Amino acid sequence: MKRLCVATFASLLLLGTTLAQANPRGAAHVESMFRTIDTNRDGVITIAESDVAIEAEFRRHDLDKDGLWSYAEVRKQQLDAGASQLPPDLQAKVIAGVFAGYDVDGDRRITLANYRQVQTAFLLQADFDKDGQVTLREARQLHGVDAP
Ligand SMILES: [Ca+2]
Ligand SMILES: [Ca+2]
Ligand SMILES: [Ca+2]
Repeated sequence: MKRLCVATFASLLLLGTTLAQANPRGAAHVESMFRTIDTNRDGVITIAESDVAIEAEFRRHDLDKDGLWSYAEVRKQQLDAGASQLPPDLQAKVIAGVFAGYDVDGDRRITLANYRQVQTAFLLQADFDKDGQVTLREARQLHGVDAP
């Protein structure tokens, strides 16, 4: 079973969370992603914790360490995260969609600032009570995964 990384999580968001909802293990995925980011294990993801995870994830997939995500780097990241199991036409759409989603200023380069902007906006979508942090319950709510 592939471990769901933060980047995959974001790509699920960009796909409208359809894959997460179609996956019977969706609840476990949301929970495992949540625990990865919640480094002090208090059941709450703060912006500070999210920033650390975002930067680590960005550096991990910046294979040539030039501070940018190229299309090739995003492609490899998505293929490794499970896109390789999709039919080729859908695969290309997913990769292009993820790349365009992160390339918020449309200059065909993804900077850490671009990635952070997208990921932080994504995190705050789950902040239903607008207190600037996200609980596991809020994360589940965003993904339509029912609490046990
Ligand atoms: Ca925390
Ligand atoms: Ca790079
Ligand atoms: Ca909240």
